[in-house]
Amino acid sequence: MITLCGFGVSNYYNKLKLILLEKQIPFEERVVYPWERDSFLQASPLGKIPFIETEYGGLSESQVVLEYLEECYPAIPLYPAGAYERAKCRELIQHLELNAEWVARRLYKECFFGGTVSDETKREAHERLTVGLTAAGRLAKFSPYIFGATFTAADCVAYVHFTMIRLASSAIYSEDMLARHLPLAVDYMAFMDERPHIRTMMAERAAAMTAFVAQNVPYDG
Ligand SMILES: N[C@@H](CCC(=O)N[C@@H](CS)C(=O)NCC(=O)O)C(=O)O
Repeated sequence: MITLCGFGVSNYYNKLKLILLEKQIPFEERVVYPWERDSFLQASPLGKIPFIETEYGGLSESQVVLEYLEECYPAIPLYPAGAYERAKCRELIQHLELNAEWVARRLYKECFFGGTVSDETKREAHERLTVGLTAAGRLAKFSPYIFGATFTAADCVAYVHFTMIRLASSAIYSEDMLARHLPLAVDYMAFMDERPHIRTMMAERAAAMTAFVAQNVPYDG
């Protein structure tokens, strides 16, 4: 049995939760917060969440975990058939994470966790997010899924990260940068909102947010 460790506010945690749900893999969840890192550095060497516990030991980095799950549980595949198409799907995931979410993440401290971010960081993040979202738009299909006619792992990634990018850019720049640079993503997100496992994940995210806030521990993402 796979145990998913982390907390349900994290977009990277929810990426893996969606993967597990969509692939119908039996799993348990264990709530672990980053400030408890001393207790799980064995499984996640930087003390980041999410990570999983398997019968063989721990495994960290959400994309590595995704690939592991895809390999171990092939019954419901979340990558397209064909090596080139699979690589293109992974390419989209990598751009979404490295050049969009990872940039927006620099704003989370101010928009979600009560801290402040310098004007220079805000300017730089705006510039790089514009570039990153525009680049992702050259790969995204939205027909109706992000990588084409079938639901793939890229949808699990895009949904959780787009949610954060919209919230962060609206809070910091008073502008939904997703809508501005990927206008087709607006209807896509509304379409994805209706997907049963996404509804489950988002309802549990709301409950996890309440539990997280109740911890009252300083955290900046
Ligand atoms: N590249 C990592 C990113 C994970 C990540 O940044 N997790 C955040 C929560 S969303 C975290 O653990 N932050 C606490 C920290 O970095 O100490 C992955 O894909 O798993």
